[in-house]
Amino acid sequence: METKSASLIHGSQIIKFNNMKKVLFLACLFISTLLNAQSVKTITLTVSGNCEECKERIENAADIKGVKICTWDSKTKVAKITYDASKTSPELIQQAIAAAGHDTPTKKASSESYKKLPNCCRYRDGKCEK
Ligand SMILES: [Cu+2]
Repeated sequence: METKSASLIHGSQIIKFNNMKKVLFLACLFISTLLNAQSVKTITLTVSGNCEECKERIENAADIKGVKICTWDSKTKVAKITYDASKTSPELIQQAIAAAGHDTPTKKASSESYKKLPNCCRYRDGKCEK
């Protein structure tokens, strides 16, 4: 008789434990969603360039894995970049932009990639004449 009631209690504890697991699972899901939202960041970088063609080149170059939006302003030379910090970093983004021939605050474009720019876009030699 005693053992029967003991096992009944034990049974309800298992049910409680299973519910606990569900609650914990949902809590983890919720927390990871929150953390994910926190990993999305926006930075502004000064990127050298001249014209609308540069704009297209810079924005395309910055479109690497983890980058959500990049907009570059040809007047202010400022790129506004929204990215997922769990997938990429400002360092990687600047590397990609520099590889396309445009200087960023921490990465300078190599002379090889700079030379690939059309004449109009060669910001080191002056402004676009268009
Ligand atoms: Cu240009």
